[in-house]
Amino acid sequence: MTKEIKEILKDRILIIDGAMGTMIQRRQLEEADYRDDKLKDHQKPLKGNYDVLSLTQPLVLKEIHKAYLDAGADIILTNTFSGSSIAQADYGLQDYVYDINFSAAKLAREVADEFNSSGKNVPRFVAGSLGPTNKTASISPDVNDPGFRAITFDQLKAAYKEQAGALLDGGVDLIMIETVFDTLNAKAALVGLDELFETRKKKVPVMVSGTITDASGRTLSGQTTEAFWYSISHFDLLSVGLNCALGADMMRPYIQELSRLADVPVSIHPNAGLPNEFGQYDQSAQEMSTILGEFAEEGFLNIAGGCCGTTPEHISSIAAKLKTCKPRQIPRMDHFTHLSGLEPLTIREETNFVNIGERTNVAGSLKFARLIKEDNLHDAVEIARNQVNNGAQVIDINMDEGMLDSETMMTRFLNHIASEPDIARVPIMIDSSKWTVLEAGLKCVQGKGVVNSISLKEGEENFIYQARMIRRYGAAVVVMAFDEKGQADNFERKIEICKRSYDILVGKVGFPPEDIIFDPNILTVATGIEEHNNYAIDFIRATKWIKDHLPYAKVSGGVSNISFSFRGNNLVREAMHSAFLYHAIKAGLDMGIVNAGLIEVYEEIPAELLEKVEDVLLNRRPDATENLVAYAEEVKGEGKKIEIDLSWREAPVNERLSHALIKGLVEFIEEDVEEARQHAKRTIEVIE
Ligand code: THG
Repeated sequence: MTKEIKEILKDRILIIDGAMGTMIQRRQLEEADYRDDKLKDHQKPLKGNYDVLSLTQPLVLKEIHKAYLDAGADIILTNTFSGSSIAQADYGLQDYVYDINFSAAKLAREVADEFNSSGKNVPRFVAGSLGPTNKTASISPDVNDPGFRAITFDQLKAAYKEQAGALLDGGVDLIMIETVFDTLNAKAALVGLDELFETRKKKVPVMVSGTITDASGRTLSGQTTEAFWYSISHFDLLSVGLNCALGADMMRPYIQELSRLADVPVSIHPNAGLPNEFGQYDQSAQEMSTILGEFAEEGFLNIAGGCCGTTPEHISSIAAKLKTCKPRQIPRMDHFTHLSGLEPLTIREETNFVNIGERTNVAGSLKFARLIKEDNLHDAVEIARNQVNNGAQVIDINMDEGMLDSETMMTRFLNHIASEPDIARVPIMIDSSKWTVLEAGLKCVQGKGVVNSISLKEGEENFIYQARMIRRYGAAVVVMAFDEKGQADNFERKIEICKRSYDILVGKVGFPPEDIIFDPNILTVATGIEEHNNYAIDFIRATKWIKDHLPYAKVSGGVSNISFSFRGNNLVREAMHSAFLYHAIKAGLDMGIVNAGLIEVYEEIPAELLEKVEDVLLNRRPDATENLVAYAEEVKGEGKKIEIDLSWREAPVNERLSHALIKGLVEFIEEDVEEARQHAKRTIEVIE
């Protein structure tokens, strides 16, 4: 079946059916119909629970499926949009989840099989529908507690596994995770499916369809289309697409974007226009199919159908329109490194050095550590915000500290920053030496983040297991140059371990090389120990070697490590960081964990200081350390101070308010609101 549908997709645009809801509403079913005999004594009202109809009104559903197949649908979706235990709990039917989904799949299967055996030789497919549920894994339902979640990743995963298992038993050909408004929910579904396929030793093709909820072009949980795609693109998908919320017309830029990016078939199944004042959809079959016809002509589509408000008339009109259109040509995926938070971050060969903010680390910032220990997450979040405002394009988060429950703290902190759009816009680097903490972090990020780090320290088996899991969660990975024998501290060891790691990851695990970020260990120089004198040079040489010999892999490092022997002397430390970066970036360093905003400009380092710093870094003379230590005593300094940019305070009050709103700045909010109120005729104007 897998091969079959993939082959057909090369030849033509496949048609998905239209809305179930619209068709069910036409029947005007009453409470008694929803219950039938089977559930006549159920405690809670069931009217409006469409999914239960697969138990109580199977014939109604079969007629609807048949109507859509008659209209020309190639794929019919099971009536299981709200069939998870999470959604069915609202009706007290969580114990019926298996039966509901099994029956829904089975009755759709029977109708499709009737068509398939009719001798027409146009195969019809049944896709098991997995809806978004009524809970979100990356949004807090409590405005006063941004770290709160009504549902966890593991709960969602379990519910999706249960539902999908029943759908598979009922005989679906495909699974569609649809109307994704929170990508983390969809990622939980994908991990669940992976596990399910693994235990059953059988896979079916999987489709994912997201939903853009308003004209901002973002999902409900705040991701752009491109960020959404990178979050799920690790999965071997049959298709990716968009459905629901906006009518076809308004979906144009987003479906165009997706069709430009995705290396799998693209699907669309829009509502019949935007809802009118009564919440009904009234775009005609003609209007809708005209728009989809344009999309097909422009080469955006491989699969198309309808969502809310569409009927068999819509589907037959769309099928007729798209019959003669060529399917979209599927582009090949590039080998750039794609990450995402709410927004995408693509690292190309020509991309400038990527700054990773180091301060959200309990071992890397006394202030952050204190706030976390005091459980002051509110202020700890501000450190993350400062890093991003100062240019961090990724933030490294580390909660490794003996006194902390690191798993819980990682989860809570990530949940907190997920609610801050100006922070959550960047990808997250989850930093821990404990696998359980890394995995806890992976369950909190809807974007495509980075795990920092894994290595061959505990042997190949463990390394392969962790890499597979990271891939399953859809993250990139930092690999440290560390093996069973220890940490690589010279050029030969660094490249030996990186090469071995690369071969295992790419060869055995199937990890995409562009998602591998090597860290060949930035170790502290100028310690007074002679063996340490070549540390900077060996890192830089290893960087060049990796870039030349391990295609598409990236190189990163913890830059501030280099200068630990000058703790307390930020002036010297910053000069060292800047000079080190100057040389390492020339050798190919792609990114680094840095104190964002505190990178001195290389050309502005005073000549004498620069010379002494480079003597140390490049191991140019035996007395380099001595000289720099002596010089450092003389020039002891505070280093650069991060300047807080207050120029936005010059703008008119309306602009200041919107700046504060977008950036989440509360410092001046009271005075600005008061000023705006004095200008306004009515208070409501300020709010608007
Ligand atoms: N590789 C990878 N990950 C890493 C490291 C690495 N993660 C942690 C660390 N090394 C990188 N992060 C930091 C963060 C802060 C500092 C150094 C490295 C630092 N902090 C000041 C200090 O200790 O003197 C703290 C000063 C303060 O409290 O404000 O230097 O190598 N993959």
